[in-house]
Amino acid sequence: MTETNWFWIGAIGMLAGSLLLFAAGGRRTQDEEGHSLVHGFVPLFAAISYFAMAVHQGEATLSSGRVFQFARYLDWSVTTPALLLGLSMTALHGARRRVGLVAGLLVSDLVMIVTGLFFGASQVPFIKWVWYAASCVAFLAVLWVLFVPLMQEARARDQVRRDAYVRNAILLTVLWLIYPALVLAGPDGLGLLAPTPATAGLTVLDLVAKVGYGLVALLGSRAVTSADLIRGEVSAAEVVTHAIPSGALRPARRA
Ligand code: RET
Repeated sequence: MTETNWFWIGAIGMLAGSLLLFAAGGRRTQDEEGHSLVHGFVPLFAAISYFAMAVHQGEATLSSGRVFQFARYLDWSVTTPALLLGLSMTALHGARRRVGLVAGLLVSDLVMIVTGLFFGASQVPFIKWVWYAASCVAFLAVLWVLFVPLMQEARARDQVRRDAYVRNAILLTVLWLIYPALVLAGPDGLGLLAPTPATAGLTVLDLVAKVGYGLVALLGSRAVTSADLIRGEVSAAEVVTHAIPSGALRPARRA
């Protein structure tokens, strides 16, 4: 199979995955609706990037002759913060608590991807490895937030939510750790892997990390939502009225 074939597999697989996740996600509460939208949009952005790479728009040929697929990094700059936002919402019971901490998590993740982009575009070895190291430091900051403050938050919640957070955080970490190793072995790094096997590996990994992980996260969100509704902590009407508490008067019309 050629590298372009793999890009088409990525584009079609991500589009199908996005439709599946949009259809599978629940809408019973604002929290559940938030998770459904996050996990539906993640593969949609990836489909855009894979399509761009399949038609050779998402790449640049460097002066060394190496073809650099920058579209991957554009995809990751949107999809990795979105995935982390979903995970934070699980730990925090909604998106509106500890806003500073969540912003710090998403910005550290963006630092990881932007420094990773410059790593991939580098042609001078010393500069390239400085970028790689910077990206790894930012990745460590992301992992620290997931396993220290957000883990503490998740532990303070009910059993269902805590279990969902721990399972998702571990699964996400295991999958994400493969990225720097695969990129390091591929043409953007040490060049141990030829472009086609590197693209094949990244395409399969991306499908698992976005669609596979998305399905697991949506199942967790479904269990958490059912538990919330049974406890009566969140009313189903909240999502219908969108922040207008049931029974509240509509804002008066100005004359
Ligand atoms: C890079 C550059 C080298 C150092 C590190 C990296 C980390 C990349 C990661 C990417 C995750 C992407 C995901 C996409 C799916 O939606 C950028 C390869 C640390 C962790 C999960």
